[in-house]
Amino acid sequence: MKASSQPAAGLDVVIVGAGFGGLYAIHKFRQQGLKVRAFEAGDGVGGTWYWNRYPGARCDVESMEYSYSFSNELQQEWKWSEKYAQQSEILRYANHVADRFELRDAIQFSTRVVSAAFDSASSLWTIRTDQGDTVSARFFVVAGGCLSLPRMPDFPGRDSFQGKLYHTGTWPHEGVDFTRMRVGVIGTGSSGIQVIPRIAEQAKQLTVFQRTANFSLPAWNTPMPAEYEAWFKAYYPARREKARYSSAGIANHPTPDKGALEVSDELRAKVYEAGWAHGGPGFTRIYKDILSNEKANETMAEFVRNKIRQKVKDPAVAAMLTPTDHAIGTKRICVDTDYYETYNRDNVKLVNVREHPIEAITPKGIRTTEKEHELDAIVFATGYDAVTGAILNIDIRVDGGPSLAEKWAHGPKTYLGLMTAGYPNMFMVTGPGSPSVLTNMITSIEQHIEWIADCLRYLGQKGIRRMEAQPDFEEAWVRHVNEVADTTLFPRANSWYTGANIPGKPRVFLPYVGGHGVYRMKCADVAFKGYEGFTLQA
Ligand code: NA7
Repeated sequence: MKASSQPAAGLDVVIVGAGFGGLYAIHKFRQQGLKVRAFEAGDGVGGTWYWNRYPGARCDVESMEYSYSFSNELQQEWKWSEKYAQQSEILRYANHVADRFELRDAIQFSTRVVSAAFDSASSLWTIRTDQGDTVSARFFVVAGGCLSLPRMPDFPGRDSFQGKLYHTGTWPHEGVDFTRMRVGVIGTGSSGIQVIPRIAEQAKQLTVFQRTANFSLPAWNTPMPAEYEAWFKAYYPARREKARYSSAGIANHPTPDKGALEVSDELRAKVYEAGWAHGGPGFTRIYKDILSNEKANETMAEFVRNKIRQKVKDPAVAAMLTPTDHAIGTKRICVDTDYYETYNRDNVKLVNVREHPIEAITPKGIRTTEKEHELDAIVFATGYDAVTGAILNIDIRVDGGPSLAEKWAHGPKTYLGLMTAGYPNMFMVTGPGSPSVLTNMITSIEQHIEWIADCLRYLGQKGIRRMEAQPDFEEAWVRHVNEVADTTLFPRANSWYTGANIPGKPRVFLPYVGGHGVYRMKCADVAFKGYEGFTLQA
């Protein structure tokens, strides 16, 4: 489905991606009279929610919050059917937005941007695609997503497997029927934790290959309670404003004024029980020091470990599922429906691949250092080259100079996560060094697109052709991002937040942990000061 009806000439902005970032960028920039074209690798809109069609795929931010706020009519009229929406409903919503705001004619589908080259003489970006397109535009906006480049570990013999191989991030559109199959799942991050209970319901035998036990919290998902929806909608503008100045871009998250160690053990236990009964990712924000103080963190970690021990009947399996190597919340916290309970089923087996690593994929299954597991299908829930993957997948250069991948060889450098020095007129949506994956992505996407849109208007009004981040401001921002991360427990964990999941990826804490509200104010301040830290040339 190729839908581009725009002439290639005279474009103001080329956008990478038609997920939630790309869709809003098209809408917002067009409202300002800019000519835009977006390239999207999928044959439909929705980004993450287009690709992640595995059974159980669901957002772990509540539907009432994980949705656009830019149109009050949209947020009032759209009805979410569940507290936490499943993938198909979120994809329906993305399609509704594309139709409602007539965005499709700006999108060329089934097309991947492969290179982008800036020419200083003309101040134009030339963008090339895998379909042979070459287009030029004044601005280049990368909204390719933070978790969109799937990672498939290169186990020896992978191609020799005679059964079916799947990755959760590139799930077949027609679905998969695992009935009567022996299925292996590699990976127990958010995707594994969501897909495992659903496959267990269908498969003859499910074997889970776990390297690291993760903390997961109950979602307690329900059909959307009518009164809750009505209440939320009555106060939508105020709730959205609260989200915009909150730490995670989520109005419903607690805003604690106490640390976990400032209260008695009895009170803390009661508070944890109440938080557990509420469920969801806000749990790790019940006390203000959970993510910064090891001892405080340990009180919550132990509470959750005890819940796992209570849920899982076999003590040996419970022990394997109990995380001990990282502080709770420092690897992306998971939210589940019946994850731990699934291990009480007779058809589910857990294999510890830290103790007995996977040696190879064989024609018949997976061979660990202990034994060969015979399988009919293998599901890789092994994650993504996060935050920088989709950006560096494009060969980006200025005047034939070094690629952005070369500049970032020792880790990404950005000013505010929005631009990178030496690469003028190129903006990143939720780029490294911005709060992005630590927040409600849609809150962060809206803030970035609105900041970029205001900036483009300013450049137009002032007759500025070239905008570029200044290296010293970039250095200071990178330093600040690291300093703030180092006040927390986050960098200690081997997580995709630090690039630790990709062999050879530089270890850098990728998102800005200072909080969405604080970050939003910094960005607004920079703009108010005439885009302080950016060089603007007429
Ligand atoms: P994650 O969170 O990166 O999880 C990937 C899982 O795969 C994790 O358990 C990994 O173990 C495991 N893994 C990766 N490589 C291997 C190898 N070689 N052997 C064994 N196990 C391996 O990805 P998800 O897709 O679950 O979630 C990504 C985000 O999407 C999620 O946080 C939400 O924001 C949405 P490890 O922990 O590295 O030991």
